[in-house]
Amino acid sequence: MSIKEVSAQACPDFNGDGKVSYGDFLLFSDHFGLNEKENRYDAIYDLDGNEEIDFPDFLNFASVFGEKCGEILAKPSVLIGDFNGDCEVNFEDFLEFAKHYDEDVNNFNKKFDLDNSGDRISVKDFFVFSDNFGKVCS
Ligand SMILES: [Ca+2]
Ligand SMILES: [Ca+2]
Ligand SMILES: [Ca+2]
Ligand SMILES: [Ca+2]
Repeated sequence: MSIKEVSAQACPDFNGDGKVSYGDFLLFSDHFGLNEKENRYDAIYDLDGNEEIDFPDFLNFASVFGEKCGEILAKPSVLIGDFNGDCEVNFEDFLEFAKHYDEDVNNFNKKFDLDNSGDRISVKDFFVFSDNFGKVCS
């Protein structure tokens, strides 16, 4: 076995099973071609951070395909309230949240349902968000 470990930050393990494999490829290909203006866009697939899930992201993905993610299993926690994935809960995340405030929870906005109530993006979710405001990834 010569599986390399890729640092968790750089590891495109979309389904969270600790390795970069076919399941992740399916998720990636399902989002390929989307940009940040589209509902189904999710920044986790935009590996180079240019707000578009495009060919360079695929190359990044392909370069670590078959490898194992270093710290992901040990540290699965994501920063609650960091909607754009830049490892900081700040005003940009608040703007994201505000766009979805008072919506019924659906598949596209459920990441904003921070209290997991499953029904509405409400002031309770905002309280969870404000508790985390200013936090950064460890
Ligand atoms: Ca995986
Ligand atoms: Ca990209
Ligand atoms: Ca953020
Ligand atoms: Ca809620």
